Amino acid sequence: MDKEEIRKYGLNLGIDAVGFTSIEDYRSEKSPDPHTILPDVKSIIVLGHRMIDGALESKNMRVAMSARMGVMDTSKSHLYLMARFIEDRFKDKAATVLSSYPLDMEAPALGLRGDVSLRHAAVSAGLGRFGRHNLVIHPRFGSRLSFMGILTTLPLASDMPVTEGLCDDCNLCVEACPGKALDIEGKTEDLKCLRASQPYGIGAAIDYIRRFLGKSPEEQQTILKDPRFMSLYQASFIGFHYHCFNCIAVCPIDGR
Ligand code: B12
Ligand code: SF4
Ligand code: SF4
Repeated sequence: MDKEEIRKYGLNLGIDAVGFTSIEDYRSEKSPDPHTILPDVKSIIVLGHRMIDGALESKNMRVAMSARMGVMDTSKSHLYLMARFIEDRFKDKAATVLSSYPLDMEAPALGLRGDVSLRHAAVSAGLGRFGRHNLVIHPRFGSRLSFMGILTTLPLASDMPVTEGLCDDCNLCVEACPGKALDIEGKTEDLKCLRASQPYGIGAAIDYIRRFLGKSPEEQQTILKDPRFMSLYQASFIGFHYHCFNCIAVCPIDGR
């Protein structure tokens, strides 16, 4: 059976979880129609890579970020290999969706909407359920799974959805959020999360440029020596540089 052959290939590569959803079962109101990405799309394959516990739980945010970078690099290679396998083996098309950027920065998306909502795809692919933190909790890996996706013209039936309740409503994620971004149930206040978790993100870059413009050359020299400039510079080549993983790290659900 196609699904089991693909799943086996993925698990042998080192992917931690592989799930399938037919395109009819994928529903994400705010996301673009997947047919605009791959016109004859029939299914989505969702890949899950687990995060590294020690790094994730570290108070050192550079170390926590290094694990996220490892997940992103490794899963990016796996995504490519899986897509190539599908095209070679089944002669069907595959279109790859990364876990984060590049994102559509134009309105109305403004960098806050992916081309595919990987959480909604993961839920319909039987990889878990939404928790109070609005992340997907997997029965085995809890909140610590990062997702990528492959749209394909290969028809594949959806995996069985997870029916058991996985979030135990302990509220630890809400209490641990430094940005108070999870106070409203069922919604992440994205700007609050961004301000707290990406102190060297776009908002900080705009503030810095504003501070710089119109100043005398001497004042500009001083502003350039501000260590914040070095952090902005570093973030500009790291990509989105997170300084908070609390909602994942405090969630006690772990089926391992
Ligand atoms: C843009 C984005 C963000 C933005 C905006 C988030 C948002 N409002 O969706 C910001 C920067 C704030 C963000 C933050 C984080 N993100 Co983010 N993000 C994305 C991205 C690229 C797109 C999401 C998107 O399209 N959202 C728009 C639409 C689809 O969302 P929505 O329909 O409005 O759904 C929202 C609510 O309605 C609610 N919701 C929807 N349906 C349901 C159903 C139920 C039952 C419930 C309870 C809630 C609920 O959940 C959503 C959150 O607001 C995805 C990757 C991807 N391509 O999917 C990663 C992704 C969702 N992020 C992820 C992670 C890990 C994070 C962070 C922990 C960052 C970090 N430090 O690593 C935080 C956590 C924030 C949180 N607790 O919600 C993971 C989640 C993995 C998982 N196991 O669920 C993803 C899938 C990327 C990945 N690496 O796999 N993210
Ligand atoms: S990543 Fe941090 S700031 Fe963002 S929702 Fe999670 S705990 Fe809150
Ligand atoms: S920390 Fe508690 S309330 Fe939050 S998602 Fe995990 S189990 Fe649910």
